[in-house]
Amino acid sequence: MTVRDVTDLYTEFGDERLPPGQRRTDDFLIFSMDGTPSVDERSWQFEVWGAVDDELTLSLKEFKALPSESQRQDFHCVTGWSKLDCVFTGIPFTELANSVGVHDDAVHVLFHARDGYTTDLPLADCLRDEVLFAWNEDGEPLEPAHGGPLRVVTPHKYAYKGAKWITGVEFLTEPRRGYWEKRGYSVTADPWAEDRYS
Ligand SMILES: Nc1nc2c(c(=O)[nH]1)N[C@H]1C(S)=C(S)[C@@H](COP(=O)(O)O)O[C@H]1N2
Ligand SMILES: [Mo]
Repeated sequence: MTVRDVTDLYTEFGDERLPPGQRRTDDFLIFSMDGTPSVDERSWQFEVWGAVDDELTLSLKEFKALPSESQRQDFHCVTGWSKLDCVFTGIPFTELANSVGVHDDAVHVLFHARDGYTTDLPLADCLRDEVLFAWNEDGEPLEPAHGGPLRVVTPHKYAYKGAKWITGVEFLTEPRRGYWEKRGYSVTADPWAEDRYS
């Protein structure tokens, strides 16, 4: 397995790999608003809609057939823990964006998940190779508690931007707030700026 190391992306945002106010954990902790929903992989569907040329509905099998890659990334939770050197395999957001043809007036993205969770990000923050729709961690299928069968990872942002059990991506022409963003957490969520709350 070829793994692309993107753990140096912090140099764009700050001086230290570990963002300010974060402490390292060796365990991959679990942080969910409402437990782990049950997901049936056979009936699982992934949808893309909104400001795109081609709205899309894919099965897990069809989704995994898109060009994928493995990356070594860091993971920063807004509550203060960071897990370094996670290896995730998945489809880059950019790959998906190209295949649906995002409209010129799209400025924002809302991610939808099976447990009712949502999270939003400016489109420009999503259009990075490091934003992955991931189904594998360390070469193993992503555990249900960590978002299996499919989750988003956003190593340049606090991890609440990475929806677990992702079911859909909505491209928006105006910002709309996600679950934590409605409750005062930052829309842009840059860990090196300690951009935790808005
Ligand atoms: N669907 C969904 N995605 C979610 C969450 C959630 O509650 N539901 N929690 C978020 C938060 S706050 C964090 S820190 C990470 C935690 O991922 P982990 O449980 O795999 O560590 O998932 C994010 N994605
Ligand atoms: Mo979090």
